[in-house]
Order: sequence, then structure tokens, then C-alpha cells
Amino acid sequence: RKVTIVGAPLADGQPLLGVDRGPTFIRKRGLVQRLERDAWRVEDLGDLDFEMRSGLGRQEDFAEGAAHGSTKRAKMVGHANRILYEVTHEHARQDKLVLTLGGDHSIGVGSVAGALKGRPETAIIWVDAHADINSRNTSESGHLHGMVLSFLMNLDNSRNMKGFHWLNDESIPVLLPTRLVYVGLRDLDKGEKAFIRSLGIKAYTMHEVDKFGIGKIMEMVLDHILGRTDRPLHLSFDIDAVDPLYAPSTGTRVAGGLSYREAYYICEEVAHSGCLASMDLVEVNPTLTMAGGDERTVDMAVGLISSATGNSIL
Ligand code: DIR
Ligand code: MN
Ligand code: MN
Ligand code: MN
Repeated sequence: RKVTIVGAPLADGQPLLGVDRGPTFIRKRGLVQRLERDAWRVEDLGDLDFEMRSGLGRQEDFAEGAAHGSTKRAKMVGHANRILYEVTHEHARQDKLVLTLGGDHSIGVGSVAGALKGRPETAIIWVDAHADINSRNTSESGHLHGMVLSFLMNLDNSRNMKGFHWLNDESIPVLLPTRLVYVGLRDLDKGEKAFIRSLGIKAYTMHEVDKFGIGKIMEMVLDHILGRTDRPLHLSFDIDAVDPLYAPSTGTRVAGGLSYREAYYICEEVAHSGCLASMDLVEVNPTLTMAGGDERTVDMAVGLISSATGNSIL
């Protein structure tokens, strides 16, 4: 069993610096050793180089009072995702488990596009407090980490945005609404609710987690996207899905999230399905510790990856 680790040190999909250092911190807390202990053959590609020679300073795009509604850092985020897409596609094609470490969630454009091109039958489990399905027309913030799924599904013609033209390639399947399921949602914009309803996307919000319990939720999740057919699963795990009590070091904390065990249970059930083919672990920003020197969030990221890749309790 081979796993490829790729670091995607991108912070341009949202305003706070530090999330670009997520991959470094996750490695420092022993990710590779954990995977090797679990009998994986690990190939760590290190961090990708997203530098753009002619790039504008981020400050200009995220400055206070920057034009409301305008999409921020599209060229940079599009460019970085194209690089990530090439790499993840190549390794998916070679039938490896592909693990992408963010970075903010905007890196999901490249990692999922690579997964879909390499394994077109891939279904996505999106674990997040947020739906990340805004288009440039519905986004209230202009932050690209909140717009990932609109690119993958080509909503409102998103693939024509500057920086993202590379997605207009027939060999990259457009993500179908039936191949996506959400878990953990609790903070959605108006336009996002409209997309989810009109497209009929399966969404297990925190309300359903409370109502049914995480055991039943994961049965329904896997039944919805797998049914009786085994197909490759891509798990896109935004650490802000987890309650800020357990994962405080992230850019957009929302109270009322997944408990420590609920988060682990999701990963354990994904492992149990035997279908995990690719995974993102994103939005870990170790510089945002409230108490200082707090490693809880990074350790949780390492633990969740370890569980999703098959490290079982017993
Ligand atoms: C909000 C927040 N829906 C936006 N999204 C976040 O900016 O579009 N995603 N924080 O992780
Ligand atoms: Mn997200
Ligand atoms: Mn989120
Ligand atoms: Mn089970």
C-alpha cells in the first residue's frame, strides 16, 4: 500500500496568513512516522512551490475595504491549483492513495480535479462547517476557499474565471451533485442554501448529526454515495468542521461543531469502507492558537488522517 503526501502551502483563498504553514506543522507532529507504523509505504513530495513571479501582494486584495463581492486572489489561487491538479492526477493515475495537506480549502479545486481526472468515478465526502459552494455571484466575502465546489461543478460558469481556465478540459469530469455529500454544516450563505436545495445535494448538517447520531449518519453517507458499488472516495476534511473546543487553530471557527469522537468516527468509517482513494486535510492554522503553543489542532489533524487511512482502535 502506497501513499503519496503532497503539501499545498496556500493561504490566498482566505485572509489569514499561517495556514500556509499547515503542512510543515502536520509533518513535525509525526504524520509520516504514524503512516509508516500503520504499514504504509510513504512517498512525501514535500511542499509544492506556488510562487508567481508577477504576483501582486496579498495585502492589496485582502485590505480592509477591498471592493465588496470581488473575488480575491483568483490568479494566484488558480495557478496554485493547476500545479496541485497535475501532481494529484499523476499519482491518482498510478493508483496510489493521495493525501493533500493544506493550506486553505481552496486547494480542493486542484486535489479533487486531479482525483476526478485520475479516477472519474470518484465520490466526495465534504466534512466542513461551511458548504464552500459559493460562486462569484453569490459569495459575500470574495474568498476562494468558500467557492471550491462551484468550480468543480461549474456553477455559474465558474470555470471561466481568470486563473481557472485550465479546468475547461474535457478530460476533467464535472462533479455531479449526486457524487457529493456534506457532513457537519452549520454556517451557510443564502446563495449556498439555494444551490444545495436546487441541485438536491445530500447534506447532513449538525442538525441531522444531533438527530440521528454519527453512527446512523455515516451509514446514510456511505449508502448514498456508494450503495452497492465500490467507487473511489475522496474525503475533503476541513478541520473547522470539528468543534473549536478541540480544534481551535483555524481561520473561521464556528461553535457547535463535531465532537472529538464524532470527527474520528467519520474517518474510521471512511477507512472501514475500504474505498478511500484521496484525502485533503485543510485549514489548520497553527499560528492562531488562543493560548499559545497549543498543539491540539495539529495533533487532531494527524490523528484524523491516521484513522481515515486505516489505523483502527483495536
Ligand atoms: C463563507 C465562509 N461562506 C465564504 N466560508 C468558509 O467566505 O464564502 N469556508 N469559511 O471555509
Ligand atoms: Mn472548507
Ligand atoms: Mn470551513
Ligand atoms: Mn463500520
